[in-house]
Amino acid sequence: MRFQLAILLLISFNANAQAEDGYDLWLRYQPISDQALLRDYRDAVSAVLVEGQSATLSAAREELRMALGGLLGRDVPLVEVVEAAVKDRLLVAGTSAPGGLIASLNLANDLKAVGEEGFLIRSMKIGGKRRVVIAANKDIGVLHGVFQFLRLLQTHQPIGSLSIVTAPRIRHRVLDHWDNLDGTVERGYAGFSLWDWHKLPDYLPPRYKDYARANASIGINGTVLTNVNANAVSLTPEYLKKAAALAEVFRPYGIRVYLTARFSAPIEIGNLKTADPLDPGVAAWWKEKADEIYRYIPDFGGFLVKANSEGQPGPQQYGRSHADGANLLADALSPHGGIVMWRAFVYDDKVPDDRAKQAYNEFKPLDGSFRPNVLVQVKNGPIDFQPREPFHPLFGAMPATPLMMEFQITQEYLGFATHLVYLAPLFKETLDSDTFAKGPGSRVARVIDGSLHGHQLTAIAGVANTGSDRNWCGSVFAQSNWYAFGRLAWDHTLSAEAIAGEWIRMTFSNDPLLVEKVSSIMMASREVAVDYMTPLGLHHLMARDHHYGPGPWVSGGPRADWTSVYYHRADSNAVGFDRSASGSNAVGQYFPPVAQLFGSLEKCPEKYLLWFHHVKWDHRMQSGRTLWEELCRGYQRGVSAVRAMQASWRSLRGRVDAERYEQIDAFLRIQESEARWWRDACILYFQTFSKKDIPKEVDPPSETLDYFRSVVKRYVPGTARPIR
Ligand code: BDP
Repeated sequence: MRFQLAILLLISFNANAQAEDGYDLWLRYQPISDQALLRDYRDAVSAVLVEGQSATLSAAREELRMALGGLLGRDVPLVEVVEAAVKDRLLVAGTSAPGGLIASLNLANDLKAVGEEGFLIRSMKIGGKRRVVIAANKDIGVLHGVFQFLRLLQTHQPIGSLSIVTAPRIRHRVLDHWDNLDGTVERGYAGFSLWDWHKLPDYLPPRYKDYARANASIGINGTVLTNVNANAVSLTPEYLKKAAALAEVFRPYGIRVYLTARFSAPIEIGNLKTADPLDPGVAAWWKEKADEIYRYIPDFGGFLVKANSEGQPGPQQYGRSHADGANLLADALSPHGGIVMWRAFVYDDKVPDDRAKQAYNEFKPLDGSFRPNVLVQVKNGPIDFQPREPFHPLFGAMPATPLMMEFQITQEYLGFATHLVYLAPLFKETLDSDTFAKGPGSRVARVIDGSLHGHQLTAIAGVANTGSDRNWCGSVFAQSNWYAFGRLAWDHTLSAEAIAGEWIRMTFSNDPLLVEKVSSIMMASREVAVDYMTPLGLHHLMARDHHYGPGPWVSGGPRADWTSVYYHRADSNAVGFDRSASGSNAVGQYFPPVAQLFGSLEKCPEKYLLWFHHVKWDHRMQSGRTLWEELCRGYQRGVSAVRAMQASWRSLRGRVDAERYEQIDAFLRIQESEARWWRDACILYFQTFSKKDIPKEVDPPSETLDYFRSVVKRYVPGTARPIR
C-alpha cells in the first residue's frame, strides 16, 4: 500500500514537473478553477460534433478532446450525429459540405468573407437549442476556428454570444528555420535543430506533430526547413524523402514545407558545368528537380533563396540579375503552383556605397521583371535585424512586385534566449510605419498584405527561434515571440498588448495581477533592450561574428561593413552615420515626407537620430541635455529598467510554478548583468571620443575599457556554419 502511494506520488510529481517545463507552450489546457466560469463553459459545451472526415478534422477532434478534457476537467463526448446530444448544449464544427448540420444553417454568405483558411464562430439557436457553431469553407479553417475557440476558453472570455468572423490578411505565413543538415542552427539559441535528419524519414517523434499543432494554433501555414545559407544536399532524393516525411506530419495542420535552394546546386549535385540561369541545360535541370520534388511532396510550397549575399552563389556570378535567377526557379515551380521567395538581403563590401542603400539600389530597378510567382523577401530594416531600425526603403518602392516581410524571431541581436525581449512592439513598429508610397496611410503592413498595390500573392516570414530544448525556444518568454509572429501574420491589426495578454493567460495563468505585471514587463522590454544596447539610433555595435555582447570597438578584419566603427563613425566631434542628403543620402530612398523627416537633424525622431545623422556630442536634444548626456542616460535607463523588471517578476513568486519561475528569475539576473556590460563597455568606449564626464546619475563603470575589450567569449551558440 505504502509502495503504491509512493508510486502514485512519484507519478503525479512527474506529471506536474513535466506539465510546467515549457514544452506545452501556450497549449497547456490547465483546468479552469473559476467555478462560475467553469459551469458556464461546461453548460455551453457539453458535447461536440465535428462534421466530416479528413486528417485535418481528426486533428480538430483530437485537439478538442484533449483541450476540453483538460480545461473543463471532464471528458466531453464527441458525438457523430446531432440526435445523440440534442438535449445538450453542443459545439458544432465543420464546413458547409452538403448533408451536414452546418450546411443547413445558410451561412454561405457569411462564409464568403473567410476564404480558404478563415472561419466564423457564432452562438446560434438551432431547433430551439443553443449552439456554438464553428464554420469554415475548408477543413483547415475548421481547425483554425477550433484553436480560436479554445483560446477563448483558455483566456476566460465569455462565450454566451459569440460572433467572430476572421480570415488571414496575408496568404503565406511562414517560419524560416536556419537549420543545417548537421543539426546545428545558425543563430539558434535553443539547442540543436528540431529536425533529426539522421533518423528521418523513419522516426517521427511526437515533437513534429506538436510543432505543427503550435503553428496551426496561431495560423502559421508554411515552414522553410533549411538554412538560407543553403546546402544543395537537401535537394537530393535521400533528403527529399526526409522532407516528405515531415510534410506528411504537417499536412493535416495546414502547413506546407519549403526548402532553400542553393543556386549552385546544378553544379554541386547535378554535375553540370554551370549554374547560369540563362543556360538551357540549367533551366532543364531545375525543371526536372522541381518535378522530382513534387513527386515526393505534392503540396511543396517552393523555394527560399539567398543569392549573391555574404558569399552565397547567385546569378550575378554569370553576369545575370536577381530577376534572372528568381525567374529560373519560378518557371520550374510554376506548373506545380510553387512560389519563390527571393531575398533582397544583399550587400557587398566591394561596392563603395553605404550598406543601408545597397538592397534598394539592386532591386528597385528590377521592379516589374519578376514572374508572377516570385516574392521579394525584404528584412524589416535596411541593415540586419538590429534592436531598432527604420523600415526598409524598399517597402512601397516596388509597386509591381509582391514584397514579403522577413522578421527575425530568434534574438540574434537581442541577447539570445536569456534576455526577455518581447518583439511584437518591434514588429508593429515596422508594420505601422507609413511609407507614403501612395500618400499618407501607405503603411508597410499594406505593402505586405497586398492592399496597397493590389497584389494577391502575399507573404510574411519569421526566422524561427525553435530548437531541441525541452521548452522549444530556449526560454519561456522567447515563446511569446513565436506566438506574436503568428498572430500578427494572421492579423497585423492586433495590438502588441492584446497579443501579450492572450499569451500570458495561456502560458501562465489568468490571475489578473500576474497578467498586468507580466504585460507591463513585456510591453516595455524591447525599448529597454534598445536602451542598454543601442540607444538613439546607434546600430551594429555587437561583438564580432557571434554577436553576443558589446563590441563598439570592432574594426578591421575581412570587411569594413562587418565592423562597428563603420556604423557609429564616432570621432572627437560627433557620432552617428550621416545618411542625410549631405552624407550617403540613404534618406533619398524614402518617399519625400519620410525623406524630409529622417533627413532633417531637427525633425528626425530621436530614436533614429544616429542612424541618419552624424551628431555633435554637445548637440542639444529635445530634453535640453546634450547628446552625450542623453546617450549615457539611455544606457542607464536600460539597466535600471531591467532591475525594475526583475523586481516586478520577483513579486510574482508563488503565482507561477516554481520551475518556470526560477528559470525566468535566473535569466533576468543574466540580463541585468549583461545590460550593465553593454552600458559600461559602450559608455567607456564612446567616452574616449567625447572626452566628457559620465553624468552623475549614471552608475560608474565596474571595470576599465581595456577589461571589456579583452573579454572573449568562446563557443557561443548559434555560430555554426553549414558543412558543404
Ligand atoms: C545575419 C546573420 C547571418 C545570416 C544572415 C542572413 O548574422 O548568420 O546568414 O543574416 O540573413 O543576420 O542571411
